[in-house]
Amino acid sequence: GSSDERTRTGMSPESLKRAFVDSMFYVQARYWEVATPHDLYMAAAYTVRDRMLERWIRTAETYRKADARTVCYLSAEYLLGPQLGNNLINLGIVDSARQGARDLGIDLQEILDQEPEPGLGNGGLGRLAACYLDSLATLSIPAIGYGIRYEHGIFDQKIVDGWQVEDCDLWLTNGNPWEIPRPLLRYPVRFGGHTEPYTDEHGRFRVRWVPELDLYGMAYDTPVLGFGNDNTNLLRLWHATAGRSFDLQAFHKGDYYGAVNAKVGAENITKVLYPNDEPEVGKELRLKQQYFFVSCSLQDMVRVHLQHAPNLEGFHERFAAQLNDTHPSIAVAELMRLCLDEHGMDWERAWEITRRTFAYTNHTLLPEALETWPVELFGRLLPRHLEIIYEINARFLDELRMRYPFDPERVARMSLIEEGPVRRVRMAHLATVGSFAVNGVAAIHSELVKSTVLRDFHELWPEKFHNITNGVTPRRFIQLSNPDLCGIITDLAGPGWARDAENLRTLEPHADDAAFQQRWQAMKRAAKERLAARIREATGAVVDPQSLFDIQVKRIHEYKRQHLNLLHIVALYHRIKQGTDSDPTPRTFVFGGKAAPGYFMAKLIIKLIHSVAEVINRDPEVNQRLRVVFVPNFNVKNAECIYPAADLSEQISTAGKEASGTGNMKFSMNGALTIGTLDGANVEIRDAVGHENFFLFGLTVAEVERTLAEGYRPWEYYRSHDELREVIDLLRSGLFSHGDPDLFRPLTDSLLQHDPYLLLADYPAYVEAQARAGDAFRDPAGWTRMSILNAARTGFFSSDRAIREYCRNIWQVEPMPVSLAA
Ligand code: 26M
Repeated sequence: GSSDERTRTGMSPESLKRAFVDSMFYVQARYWEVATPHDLYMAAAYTVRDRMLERWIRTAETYRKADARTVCYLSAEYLLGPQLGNNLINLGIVDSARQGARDLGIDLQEILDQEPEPGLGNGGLGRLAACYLDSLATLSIPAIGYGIRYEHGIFDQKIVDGWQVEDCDLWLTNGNPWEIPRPLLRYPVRFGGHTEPYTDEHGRFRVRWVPELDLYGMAYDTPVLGFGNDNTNLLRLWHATAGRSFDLQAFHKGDYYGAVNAKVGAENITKVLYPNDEPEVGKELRLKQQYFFVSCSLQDMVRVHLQHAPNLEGFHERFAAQLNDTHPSIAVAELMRLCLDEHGMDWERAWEITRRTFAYTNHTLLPEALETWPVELFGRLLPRHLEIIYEINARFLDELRMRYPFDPERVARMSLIEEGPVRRVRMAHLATVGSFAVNGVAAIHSELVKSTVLRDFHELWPEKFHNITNGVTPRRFIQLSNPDLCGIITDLAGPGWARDAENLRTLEPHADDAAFQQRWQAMKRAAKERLAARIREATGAVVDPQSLFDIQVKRIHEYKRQHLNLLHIVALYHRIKQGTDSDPTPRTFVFGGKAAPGYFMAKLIIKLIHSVAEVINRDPEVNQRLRVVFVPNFNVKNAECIYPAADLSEQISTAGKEASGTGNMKFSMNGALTIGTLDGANVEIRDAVGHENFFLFGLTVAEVERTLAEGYRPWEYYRSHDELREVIDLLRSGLFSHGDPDLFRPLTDSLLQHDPYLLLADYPAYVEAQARAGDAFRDPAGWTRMSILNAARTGFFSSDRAIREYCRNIWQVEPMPVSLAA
């Protein structure tokens, strides 16, 4: 009846309350007196989920009826973060929910805190995919996110004696209310075996793949709400289960336990997320994961296509498939295989459809990060795909030889196969050749893609190359994480800014208004107090919300130069101890970030942060002016508390190394000023906020190149710069390592001997920029003005703008609004 229906769809506090009580009983099977906080969370989540389903189903119906062109975002990572708060915002029922909870004597925040976060990503790349899902739905774009349902996402970081210790992520153990299992939506995925030629019934030469192993991918669907509309898109994640063949094996061989073991092996494919910045780990399983999710996703797309069409002709008109880095680029070979082997298409037609389906986003220029797979491994797991890649390559190289008859070196450079003692498949080349568009993720990065890693390809196909500067969703990173800022903006700009971030400019004329500045400062102050409380809870450290909060949170990596930040901190310490300090601005340095488990230097940097913190924080001569804290387990939940509290955002990578960065945008939108290099999106952030509102330092990309080309000698900086030498000598003195001069030797040796990321070359400029920042902070009105202007001028970095650009310039897809009313 209609009252039942309202229980599932009504948005008033009354309806939400009724639904919540109902879910507690009928879904959680609990009554009040015994309900745990987790039960409260589950009941709330189901209450909210019910309210998403009508939209979701209506959306599927609308897209299907319209036969709408659909974006398929293929990504091995989605760093979604907690869902409940975000879904309340996108449904527009935060106030209703808070009221309903209060009526029941429950604090909504306590419920929100219960949610374990789906950390199905490593960092920037995975979080970008999550922001893009939010924007796709918000812009009413028909879109499906395809990925992997890892049982264990990114590890939990614990700190023991200053060292990182990894702990298993258990996000699924208490159940995931947001996903809907689809046990009947399964596709077979095959591995291994061999190929054999045969002649089909028309007398044509064909190839058959006789695999050794097959398993199934089962779909788990998560609805993704748009904000301010009724569109609700689909995130479809694949879970691996063993196929029937495993049972048959046992039957034939009489080896029951052996067969069960093999089955367990098959199910391992979606067991765990791999850290992306670890060069040589988990090789084989990682390639299996990639092929597994790509194969399931393409089979799913083919199934949908064949509901509307008799064959695969026109597949590229129905779908635009975006490859989020090279991780899913095996899709190029898999779609070819489906067209050729399973749908009997000829090569030319199959290749045409394939190349018109895919577009590829590059997310890194670091040579050690460019994905290649040994041909031997590839051929063992995917013999048919290797054949197809060889054939793509043979035809491509023929074309190249025709075009560049006197340049065999160029032809070899562009080959999909790297020749050498170990022959390897170059996944970036496969993605580039198999796509109609290639893009970088910030203006400077896209230029570097064209002039470095894909230079030859750019010369061949200049029109294929694009830039789409990354963006982040203002719903999660302003509205959800910074409610006070949200209130300020809404009072001035009206509620429209959350769908049109350019409206943030409404703040600009108020940058010097004293009353407005006061409100702004109170907002910042409250956020800093919340972070201080969180830090105290997590680490026991006490920090002063009045001090300058100077924050660097991101994955720990030498190219991101957390240790450059540390050199500056040790310099400040040293000056205070020497009595030569001229920067009396009290500062709290906050660090956070995970190191890849096998990346020794990154782990040593974490240890050094803790060691410096220990010495500084307990020294009464210093700790009134400086505090250093490391927030353990930096994840989306912690991030939401950190960005709003920052005064100064550290974006200090070596120029040319950070493809874009997205944390830089989140900080700036929340009114932090940036101290940064001309790297990634920093360049565009600085242009957007005004050069006078950004603390720039460091070598440019061209200067980095020149410095390295001329034979960079870091020890000359050490020799000639007194303070730098004293700082490095302190690190080597044992002062920060209980007298052990060797503990940080690997770090200081690396800096003095090679310093591949030019910390010493950039050190003087960094310290000088820090002094400017410290001085500026002592003028509250001036600082607040700059803070306001940062927030006002960063609307460009909304992921809505980025997705609009993808839609227009790459995907050629139009919005398809959904109406619940109809
Ligand atoms: C691999 C081995 C050894 C060292 C590093 C790596 C490695 C580094 C980067 C592997 C993959 C990497 O790139 C993927 C990635 O996460 N890129 C990030 O993508 C974000 C979204 O576009 C950008 O904002 C970041 O700048 C970029 O690093």
